[in-house]
Amino acid sequence: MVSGGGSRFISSGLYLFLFGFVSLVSLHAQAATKKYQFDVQVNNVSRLCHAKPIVTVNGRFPGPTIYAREGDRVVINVSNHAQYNMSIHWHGLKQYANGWADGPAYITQCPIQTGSSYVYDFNVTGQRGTLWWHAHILWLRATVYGAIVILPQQGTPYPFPKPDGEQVLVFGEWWHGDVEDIVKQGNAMGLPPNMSDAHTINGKTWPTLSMLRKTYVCHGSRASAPGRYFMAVRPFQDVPIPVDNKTATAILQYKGIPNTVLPSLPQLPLPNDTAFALTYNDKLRSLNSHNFPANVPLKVDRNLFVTIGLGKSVCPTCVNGTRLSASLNNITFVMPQTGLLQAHYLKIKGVFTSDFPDKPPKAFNYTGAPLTANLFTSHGTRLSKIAFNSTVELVIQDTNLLSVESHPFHLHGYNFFVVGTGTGNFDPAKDPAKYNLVDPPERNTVGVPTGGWSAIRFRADNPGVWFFHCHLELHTGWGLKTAFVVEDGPGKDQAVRPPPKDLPSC
Ligand SMILES: [Cu+2]
Repeated sequence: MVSGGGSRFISSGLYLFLFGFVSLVSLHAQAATKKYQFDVQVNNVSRLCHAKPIVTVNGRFPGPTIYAREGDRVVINVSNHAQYNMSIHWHGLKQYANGWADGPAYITQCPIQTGSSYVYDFNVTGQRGTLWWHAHILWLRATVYGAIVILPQQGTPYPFPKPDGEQVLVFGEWWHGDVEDIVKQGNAMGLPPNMSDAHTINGKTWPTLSMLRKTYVCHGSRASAPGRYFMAVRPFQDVPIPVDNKTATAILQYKGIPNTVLPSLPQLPLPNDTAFALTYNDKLRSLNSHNFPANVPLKVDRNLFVTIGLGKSVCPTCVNGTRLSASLNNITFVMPQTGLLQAHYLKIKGVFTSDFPDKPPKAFNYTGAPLTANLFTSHGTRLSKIAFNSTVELVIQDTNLLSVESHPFHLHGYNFFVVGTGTGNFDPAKDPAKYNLVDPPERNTVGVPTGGWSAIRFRADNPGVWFFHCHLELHTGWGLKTAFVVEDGPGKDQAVRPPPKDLPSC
């Protein structure tokens, strides 16, 4: 996320992307409470001539957009009528001292069981922009997702010309089959599940999006002459790993332009154009303005270095007796049976350990020739304990264990600054000198380049247990995750607040 607005771009695991284009309405009002009712239910939906039951919120796919202003309180009652246990994550919301409202199942809460409800109650503080919400259990976010639009406080203009209208775009994937069945089949064999059959824009697999007003802000730039224009998206994949590389399209249509005007398809970069992707990312900057400063930590209290590895785990029922797994610092994360935040808050012993290592067990040439031997990882629910208000630098290093690959890493509870990124092995002697400590992009998810590294910095001023994981659902499921336990601060508002009375139990 770019702090303070501009074009918005959020990447996720099932290749969900989202853009938001928001206009500013200058009204005068106090901080408000925005209430929503989310009924999680199963509805029949048809795409590409295949009908199937899917899990939805309020029968809508994508689900409802949440609108709030910076400073508002948001109260969402989630009632689960589906056959699956459910939890919902408000992706990018900082949830200050309030991890109870964060949503990842077994990290900050036990899931909401069928027939039960849970109220997510949180304040939107110190952030604005377009985010999204999604299910954070199993692969249910394939269909359970929607946008969150946070408008700035009254009287605070956007740092770009006022657009005439707004349109939120959410990108996703579509499978003809039942996603949970497909994932179960893959897991039983220890292999990736079948890839998706299509990509979607606002849940649609064909061009239906029409825009009826005159001037829109797209990608932060003004659309040109009135007409009909294709928008197109497809995944980026620069390693020889199969991916659903179909292109999803939508049409931007100006009011008064007839449907007979044929739009032409834009030229997209090649799906494996690494240079294009890296060059694009290199251009991203924070505003670093008076109103929206980039408070990058300049002094680092804690240096963490984490390697991403693919590997194998023992699986007696799988093909060859092994399953694919993944690890951080050679540790495959084992999901607990109860919420880690509860275990931390209530000091329940035996749920997790706080000994996640600050560096990999052994240094090696991380991005040299592919390593295909000794791929078994260690397993554990091991977390990293961070002192309150300390400044953290975290370098995430891809490795060539089995294969290099690009991974979008998401941190809950924080925005962080992406101070540096590069290909090959991170060099602690040389690379920090090249960091951008002035106006680096402020985000909640960072792409680690294929066979490369990314360095992020943040101040650990939000107490709680915060999930840190690859946002490709496949890799998360394989264990590419851990969590940070950020200790309470000395102030009375600097401790994890008491859990809500309706917090689900496991
Ligand atoms: Cu990944």
